[in-house]
Amino acid sequence: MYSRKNQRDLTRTEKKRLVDAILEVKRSGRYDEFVDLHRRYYVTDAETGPRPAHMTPSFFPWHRRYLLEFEQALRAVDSRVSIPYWDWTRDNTTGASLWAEDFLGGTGRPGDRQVMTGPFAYRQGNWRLRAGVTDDPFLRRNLGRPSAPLELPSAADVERALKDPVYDTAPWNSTSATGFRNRVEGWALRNRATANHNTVHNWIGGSMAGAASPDDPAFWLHHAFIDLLWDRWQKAHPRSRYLPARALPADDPQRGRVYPLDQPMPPWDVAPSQLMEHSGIYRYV
Ligand SMILES: [Cu+2]
Repeated sequence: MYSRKNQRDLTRTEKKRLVDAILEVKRSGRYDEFVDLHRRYYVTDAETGPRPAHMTPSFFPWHRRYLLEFEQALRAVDSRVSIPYWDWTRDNTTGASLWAEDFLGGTGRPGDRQVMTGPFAYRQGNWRLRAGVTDDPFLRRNLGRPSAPLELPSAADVERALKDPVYDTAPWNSTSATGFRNRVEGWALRNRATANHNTVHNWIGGSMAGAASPDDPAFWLHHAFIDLLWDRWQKAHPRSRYLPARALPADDPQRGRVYPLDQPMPPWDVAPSQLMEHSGIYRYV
């Protein structure tokens, strides 16, 4: 059992350990496998295949397992490391210490949006995005999208999303108009005040805005906070359950495309029901 900390509370040493472990996973080639996995599972509901990861009820459990796998890779390098979370309701400016030279580095330069500072800047020589996954070999960011400023979700937005007692609703995709899952994943509610996970991807912009978003290490810190929000929702609604609870009826167009509670998800063959809690593995502090 280990802790996942708020990134704002990390010491210089802890930040350095995390950065070094990420760079080692990158050097070994495994990092790009994680990026690739995320990209392969970026199936939208405009497509007809199974959708375990995105625009789907299993958005939370799939990403929980995905983060655990990555965290295991980090901890194999340095067992003192875990994935910190970024509470973007608090550290919500481009000047936050998250974006400093000694941690994730800052925004991209004008023009090509190439990140020029910090350990993940291409010119440092340790962070080349793999060809075929993305167009450019360098990490791109456009923090805050200055040309059309975007705001990160607020604490009130998070509270509003957490108030919904229903986990998810039909049609179990990007158009689900209510339900905690899409209030957070954030497709149908794009323009409404909510804890919109997509807005955070777009606020960072550049590499974070596409299917290969884990190319930006900020991905893990963002998704750890999403994972924490799922905990908070479960605590706020102890009687609520993951939905759909059972296989969808034969005539439901989403049957075979979304994952009910006990249906194993690829690529790990683990069902959402097996990912409802993480108390034996890590805790948020
Ligand atoms: Cu994802």
